Amino acid sequence: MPTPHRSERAHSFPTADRRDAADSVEIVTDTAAVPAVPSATEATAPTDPTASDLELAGPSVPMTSAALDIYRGLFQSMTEFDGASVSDGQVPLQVIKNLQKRVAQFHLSYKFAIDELTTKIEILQEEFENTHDYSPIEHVRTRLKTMDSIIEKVQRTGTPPDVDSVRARIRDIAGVRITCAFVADAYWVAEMLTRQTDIDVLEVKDYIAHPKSNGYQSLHLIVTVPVFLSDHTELVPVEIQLRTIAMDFWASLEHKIYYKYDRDVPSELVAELTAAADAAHALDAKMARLRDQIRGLG
Ligand code: 0O2
Repeated sequence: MPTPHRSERAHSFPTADRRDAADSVEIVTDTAAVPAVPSATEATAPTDPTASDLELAGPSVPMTSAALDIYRGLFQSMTEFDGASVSDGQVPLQVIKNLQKRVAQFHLSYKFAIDELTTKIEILQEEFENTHDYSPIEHVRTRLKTMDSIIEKVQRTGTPPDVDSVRARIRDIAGVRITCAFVADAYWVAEMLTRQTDIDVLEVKDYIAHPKSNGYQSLHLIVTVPVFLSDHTELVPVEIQLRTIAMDFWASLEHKIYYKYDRDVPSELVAELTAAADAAHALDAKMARLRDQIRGLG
């Protein structure tokens, strides 16, 4: 099998191994953002519209004032907000509709960056399927961080609620998760992507080499991808997570448990999860050994 070309720009990852079965691409994009526009019967009429609310008069929906403040900060030019009062926890429906449009616009460059990266990954997969006897990529999932989740992170990290700060500091708005059969393949795919000349690596967190205390393993990259728009090019950050099937199985379950217990998982369950992470790690090591043995047989 030909050894892939390595460019000078490639980020250096631990030895990348290279062989195994080809598989499919699964794209899952979660674009939920601002509160859903309710039906006319769900929405309630504003109780005491002020003069500036007049053109917003009509049904309204609930939103916390903290969330509205962040939206207002993010979309400073959003004059629709000027008349929005949330003193009673209700925002006029028209504001919510305008907000959804703004959020969709805000998300657009991130969506394009995901599209660009997905194309790169699909090209690699197709190349492997056609010219090699295997593909190191098993599955690909993508997601756009919801506005709720962005707002939570803005609050948690103390990020100033303006578009420039949010774009600069919250770099996982676009996310791509690549699942591989073997640990070595995860590093190999990372290497193949990051040596592409239009991808720049901003950050690498190697939770495979250095698992988190709860046992979480994954290779995280923050990269920028150029998005070519009609009159300018944007370098959009994307978080790429690479992990094995075993790591992914563990992380999906742990994520569900973590949120089920509202981040306060009982200690006995934490211990069981850590033991399960050890088992996933042992399985990865065993599968790699088996593969080496099979290769040794020719
Ligand atoms: P989602 O819904 O998967 O996007 P932060 O993003 O603030 O938590 P940081 O330093 O920016 O922290 O990011 P880091 O450590 O690189 O990890 C961010 C993402 O990695 C998380 O995103 C998860 O997807 C995943 N992750 C990190 N640690 C764990 C863990 O212990 N268990 C599981 N299951 N996943 C983890 P989000 O935004 O939390 O969630």
